[in-house]
Amino acid sequence: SIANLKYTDLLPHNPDAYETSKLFLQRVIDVLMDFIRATNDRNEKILDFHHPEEMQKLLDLKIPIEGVSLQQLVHDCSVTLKYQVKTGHPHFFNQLSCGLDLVSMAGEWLTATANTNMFTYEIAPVFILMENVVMTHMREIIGECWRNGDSILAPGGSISNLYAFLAARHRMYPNYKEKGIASIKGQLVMFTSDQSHYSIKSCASVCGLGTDNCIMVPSDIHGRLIPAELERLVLERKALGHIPFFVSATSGTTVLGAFDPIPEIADICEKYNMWLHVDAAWGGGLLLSKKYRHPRLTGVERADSVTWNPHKLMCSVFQCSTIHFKEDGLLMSCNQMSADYLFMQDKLYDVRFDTGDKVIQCGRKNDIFKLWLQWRGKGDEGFEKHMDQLMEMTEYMVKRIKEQHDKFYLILEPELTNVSFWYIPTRLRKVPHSAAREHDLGKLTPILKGRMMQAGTLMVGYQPDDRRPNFFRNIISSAAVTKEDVDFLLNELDRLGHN
Ligand code: ABU
Repeated sequence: SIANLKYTDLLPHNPDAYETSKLFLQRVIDVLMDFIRATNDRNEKILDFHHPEEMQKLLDLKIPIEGVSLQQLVHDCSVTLKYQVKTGHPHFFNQLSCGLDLVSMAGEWLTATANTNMFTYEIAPVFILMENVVMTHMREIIGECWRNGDSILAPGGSISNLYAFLAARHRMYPNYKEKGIASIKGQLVMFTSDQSHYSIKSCASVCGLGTDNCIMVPSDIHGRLIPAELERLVLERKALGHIPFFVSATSGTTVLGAFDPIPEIADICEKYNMWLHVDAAWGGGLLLSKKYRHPRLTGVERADSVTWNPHKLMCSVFQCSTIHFKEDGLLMSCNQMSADYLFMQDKLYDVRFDTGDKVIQCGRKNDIFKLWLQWRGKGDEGFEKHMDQLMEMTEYMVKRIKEQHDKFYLILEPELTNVSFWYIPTRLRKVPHSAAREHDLGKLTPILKGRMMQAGTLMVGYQPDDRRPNFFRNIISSAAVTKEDVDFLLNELDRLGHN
């Protein structure tokens, strides 16, 4: 038993404690397995919601002077998971990254056990080679001409987008790294659609352009950037003497799941010599599906850089984000600092494998092993099936919403697995659709979300946008979701919301 034992009874504090250490970890694994069982049990709740003040009272979070027992630590693990939202539950439709892929999760367990840093081949030889293989494979999927480009895993899509911005500026102003802002004579401006992820605007803020110089290009009713508007705005800024240099197209916008028309945007970028970045953090997974890749991502190979997050549609365990470049060498020349305690050039091995000098971080988490293991298990074919299944479940949901149009109002035909809709309570069912009814539906939406969370049976996200008040955005990116789950979702919304 581990009842009266403490951390000092474990390896490495006690060198003879292999069996005790194994027992402790097996007890922790029992807790994890219980969470995995509950996550996959449709009769279990997704969450046990409490307001923060109440939750603080339910938990013992204080850090003691004298450490607690191993038994208490196992109990702490169990309590932590008791109140954790089960993002892999088949009725969790709330976020772009959800589901619990067990192979990817096993990879994350191994990653934690290996406990290494990804900056040098010296301390992560296998992981560095895996990163090279998987990144090359992803680039080949983007386009044949990308094979000899470059890629890196980054801590999230926003940082991946930032890497694209930095490389674009570096290509245009190679002296920026040494000379800074003084090397740019004029005002740089960048463009993205009014539906793009806020991290694009954040690049303008973080990198010294100012958010006023991140131009938000209007989108059409589907949420896709309007190319003619992009060209008009580029010309407008050029007339002011500004320097348009970077366009970020989105493949899969966060709320509506829209795909910007890449070929038309690429033509404009070529005409005005601007870098084309494609933020496919969300929609990139569809590159793996022959059925759904086109026309959504047609022309992606014409981009200079692409963000693609496996922790979204591909269901890799969070986090797993990648940024790819068509041109090799830019990442290194842009970000390399040659720290002489890490990146010595006279090492035993080929130092081109010390990829850590390509990034602005020093410590870099190993996010590759879980993706490599998952991809080994699934193969390209398994991922293609997964993408097709997510899209088919979405199509089923749209069909069911249309069949129940008295109860649900579909806002637009989705291009991805985002389904945008309102639930219509009984009292509004006979009212003709109008701005006033949208206003009422928008007021009801957060109330219904609150009921979901109190009941713990369902989670669907909501938000307003620039065109309409609060509406639901349902996401299907988990392999767990079946047609029965989609039916449950609609019935449960009706149960919680009809009055
Ligand atoms: N990085 C965008 C994630 C947003 C979401 O899951 O809803």
